[in-house]
Amino acid sequence: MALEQTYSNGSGSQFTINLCGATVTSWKIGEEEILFCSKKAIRDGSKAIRGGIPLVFPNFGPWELGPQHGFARNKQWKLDTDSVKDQDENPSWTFILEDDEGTRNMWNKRFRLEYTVQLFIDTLKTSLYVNNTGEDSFSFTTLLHTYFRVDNIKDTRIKGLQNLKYVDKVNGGEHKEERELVCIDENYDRIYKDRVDNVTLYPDNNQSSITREISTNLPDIVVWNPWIEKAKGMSDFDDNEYLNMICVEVGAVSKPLTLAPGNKMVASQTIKVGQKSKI
Ligand code: TA6
Repeated sequence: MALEQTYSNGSGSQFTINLCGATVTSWKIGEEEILFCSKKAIRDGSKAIRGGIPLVFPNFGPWELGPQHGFARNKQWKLDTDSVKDQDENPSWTFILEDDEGTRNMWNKRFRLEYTVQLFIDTLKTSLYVNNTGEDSFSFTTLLHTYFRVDNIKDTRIKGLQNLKYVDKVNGGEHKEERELVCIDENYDRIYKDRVDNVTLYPDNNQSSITREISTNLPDIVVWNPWIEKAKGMSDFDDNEYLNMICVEVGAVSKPLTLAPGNKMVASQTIKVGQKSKI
């Protein structure tokens, strides 16, 4: 099976997924690409893909047991062929990753991950089901590391973070977001905690009516843009690509989740592309 495959719902919406990390690398509605994937992204399975929706499991951030952000985005997943049958007008596809010797050598737990991608007319829903198939509880952090495409980051605004506490990984400390509309004008790497409502991304300008409505069952939202200097330091990212992307990532990263043997949890996001009255 090819490493990358494109699937559509037959009414103009399609996504492309790379079996390396079950990384959705593209989501198009008609001709409009919603996600960002670096033109320098490595897509041969040899490393995590710089763009789309990388899956972070079992650890967000630097990890003493294995690669940063865990192994899920580096491993080769497989399509659950049974999931492709009987598709309705909102089709979904499921991809599987189970523990193997390599993962157990890093993190000696038994698990089965099922990642479902569902296409609607103007919406993409991605859900990561974590199953504890072993005899021991395990704790983990997880996140859907979504890269959104924007025309110019300097025009991008994010609504829905006001009054949330956030950890600033660039400047340090914990702060409270005072702004109704968050704009990005430097290296941002922030973990907004205990969010309450949906978050709206205005990708192209704060008067734009184009939106990406992001809803999730997860408590935290990470906002990241590498900006100029960090962009130069990434070999799989073009120096100027920081202008055309913003990561708005839903996750459970501030506090680990714990799963008892035989239990299952889901980490999901729903991204709806819409037109909103001007803000
Ligand atoms: O999600 C934000 C972040 O944790 C940043 O700190 C930055 O490291 C980014 O992820 C990308 O990480 P990566 O390992 O893909 O280079």
